[in-house]
Amino acid sequence: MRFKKICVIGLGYIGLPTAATFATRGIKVVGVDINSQVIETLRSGNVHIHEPSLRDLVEGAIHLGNFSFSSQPEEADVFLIAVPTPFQSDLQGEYDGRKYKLADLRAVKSATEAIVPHLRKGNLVILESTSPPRTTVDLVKPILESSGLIAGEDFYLCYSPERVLPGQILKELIENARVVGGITPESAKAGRDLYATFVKGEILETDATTAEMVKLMENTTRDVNIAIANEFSRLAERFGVDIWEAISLANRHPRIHILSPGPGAGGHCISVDPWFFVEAAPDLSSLIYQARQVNDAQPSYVIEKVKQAVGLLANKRIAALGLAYKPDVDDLRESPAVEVVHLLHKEGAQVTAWEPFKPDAILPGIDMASSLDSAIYDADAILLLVKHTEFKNLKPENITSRTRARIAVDTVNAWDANEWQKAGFQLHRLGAGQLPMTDPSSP
Ligand code: SAJ
Repeated sequence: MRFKKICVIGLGYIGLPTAATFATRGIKVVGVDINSQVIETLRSGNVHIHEPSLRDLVEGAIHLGNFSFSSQPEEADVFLIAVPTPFQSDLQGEYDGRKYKLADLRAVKSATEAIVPHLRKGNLVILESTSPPRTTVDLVKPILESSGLIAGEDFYLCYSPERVLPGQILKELIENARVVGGITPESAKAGRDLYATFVKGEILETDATTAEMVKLMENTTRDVNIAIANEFSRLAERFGVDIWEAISLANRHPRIHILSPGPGAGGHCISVDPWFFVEAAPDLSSLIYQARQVNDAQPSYVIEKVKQAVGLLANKRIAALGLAYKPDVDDLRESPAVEVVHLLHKEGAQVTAWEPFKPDAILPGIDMASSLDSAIYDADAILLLVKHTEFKNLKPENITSRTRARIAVDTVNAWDANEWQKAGFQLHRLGAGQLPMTDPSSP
């Protein structure tokens, strides 16, 4: 199948890099977004998201004359949907006393509806948005067929999940293996042909529902693994063990890879996707549900740690370093660090936050600092929430004279307790229980 023109609907973290990558491979791409500000930003040569090298890629594609932007779809050979699938803010489901979140598929639905007037025989439609199992066959297919065309006969229809890691999107988009699930084998084949224009990793064909499940299983596995790491860190504190040392030793086993504890599992994927399983089959997802509970409780656990370090929180000045959901990205969505500062504020602490990747973020009740120094200088305690490279490289002896604080709390194992102690700080680390050493000289 030959592809001359692609319409990519949704120009976010996935849609924009994907669209720009196609456009640099000689295909005409129309990027569609309902947000007029996004369209204006892109038309003016800027990029609205922070991702290494993305700006250059988009600029290059525009320069080639292959990349244009619009607020609505138009006729094309391929329609690729990459819109968000958040959860509903006002509704919850309940099963056996367990409350669970519900997927909000309105964006997928309206993007699909917007394609209908432009759908022609021989087209290929691909859903990339992470979605509950059976979304392609039960939601997308019937909407597209309202055009009078039959999926699998008149046009091809696929589900193909993205698997890229924010911070490395452009590289992983090309190098990662890509699963393409078709509603018929011919659809999968058409999807393979499309991604083969830039994917260097393996392209694996399957059916659409399997591909949906594959995506959810990947992120759910990561969530469950992070939950066990968080639970281990609580156990370690109880038993006077340093979890970071214990994990590094356990990971010397050839078949064990324990992930890192921290303030929680955030972002738009890991903390959202497992709920799609719970919603679709709550009676079969108790472990998945429990892992979500453990990870969602981590910010409260951090608050207890801070209390242990500084005592009552009321009117304490806390300098919170990092708000992003993970290191070296500017994305604050579902960020556990944001939850931590909200909880601190709720308990009466005066929080000044410094997020070098998003200094202009606005969070109710939180003072945003304009530099590291302005965050820490008048603080009672420094709280590290994200392992950004610049925080990891912070030398405590360089900041002793720049802050009033002599207490620091590290939730991500970035700082060395001895170094901080030498520089005059009392460092509290998440997961570091004090091991009562047996004294060999005692009888
Ligand atoms: N985290 C920990 N401990 C760890 C690893 C991560 O607490 O050992 C936390 C992070 O700090 C963050 C959250 O988990 O808050 C998620 O971060 P992440 O790096 O695990 O994942 P994402 O959300 O940036 O990207 C994931 C990736 N999925 C997997 O690794 C299975 C990526 O490949 C997917 O494309 C992406 O979700 C997505 O879009 O679904």
